[in-house]
Amino acid sequence: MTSSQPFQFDPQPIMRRAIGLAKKAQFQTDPNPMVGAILVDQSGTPLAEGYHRKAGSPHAEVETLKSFKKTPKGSVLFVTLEPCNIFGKTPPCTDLILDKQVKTVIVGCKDPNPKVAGRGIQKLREQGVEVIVGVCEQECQDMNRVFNKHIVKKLPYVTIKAAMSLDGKIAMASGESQWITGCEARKDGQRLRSQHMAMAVGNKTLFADNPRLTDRVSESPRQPARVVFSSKGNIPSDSHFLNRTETQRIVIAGANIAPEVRTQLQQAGVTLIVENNEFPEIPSSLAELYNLGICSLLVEGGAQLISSFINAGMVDCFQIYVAGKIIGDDDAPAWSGNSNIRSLAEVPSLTFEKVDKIGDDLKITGFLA
Ligand code: AOF
Ligand code: ZN
Repeated sequence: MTSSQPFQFDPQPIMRRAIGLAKKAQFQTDPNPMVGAILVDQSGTPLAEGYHRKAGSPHAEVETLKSFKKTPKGSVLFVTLEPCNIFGKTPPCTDLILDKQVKTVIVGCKDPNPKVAGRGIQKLREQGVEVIVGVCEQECQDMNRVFNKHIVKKLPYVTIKAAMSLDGKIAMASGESQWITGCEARKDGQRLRSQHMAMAVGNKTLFADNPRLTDRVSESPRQPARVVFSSKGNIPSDSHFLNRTETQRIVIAGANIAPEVRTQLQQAGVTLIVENNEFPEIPSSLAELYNLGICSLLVEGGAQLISSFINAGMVDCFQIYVAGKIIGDDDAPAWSGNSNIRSLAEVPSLTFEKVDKIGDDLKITGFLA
């Protein structure tokens, strides 16, 4: 944190409260970030607060400052993300802050959006506003991992979800797989679906399990778009996937998809992405999904699809559920496979963020290091 002026109050608890406000809109602001703001007086007493509720709605600063014609002398605005200086769906927050004559702005972290990226801070400073950057910086950054990725890379944030035995198996050699993890862990896993804009499975999983690919446990689910990676595009005619729903259904197929299959999918209302190669490539498929407005993708399996994502180095987060069961059979399928890497130094490795106990199972959250 860079500060020229000591305050009569500790800024961190106020910023933490602003983070809490921002998180009230968790999973509701896509493609925008979560942002919270609090206006305090010189002694740190709150005067007003607000948060960004959803894309297209007023920004956190607007929600906070709207009732003031001019803010009281010496007021300090806390905001978890750098105020924007751009016209998006809404006008620039920097202009509002100047108009309301805020004396000091305390920013959690810079806006990674290349259109902002420090220019909001610069503009305020040029106009004589004192700006302090970096209070609870890491927490402010971490709450917007999805936004931070997609706005810079122009690709969806990818989470792999897998449920397995302690020895990494996802089924018995016979194919029996229901259920390895318990009911609580399975519910938790289903909630992840509402937390992403889309979810994906491979064709084999569709054939084997005929999954519904919906969240049936959250109180107010946000059903994700459903994506199937299928080189031939041959979706079983009795699959749940072909039932029309409000959410978008997408098939990512290879270049050799038969013309009649193409027509069938289109007639079923499925959005079809046809890749240039025989098998869909992960980077180009993700770029196509981003073009369709998908900022976060949950990949649920099977092992082949998961391996393709890992091998392409295109995974951001892992949510791994581990049951205390040991299947112990070489013929039982593992949760990932097909790697060409032969040296331990080169294997993908995860940084573990946390481990939770859910029912009788473990849930490991990690990031590709
Ligand atoms: C802020 N405060 O509360 C948010 C910001 O289309 P718009 O007008 O909503 O602008 C979206 C961009 O504004 C978004 O990509 C990000 O850079 C910034 N979000 N900025 O000052 C807010 N939500
Ligand atoms: Zn703004």
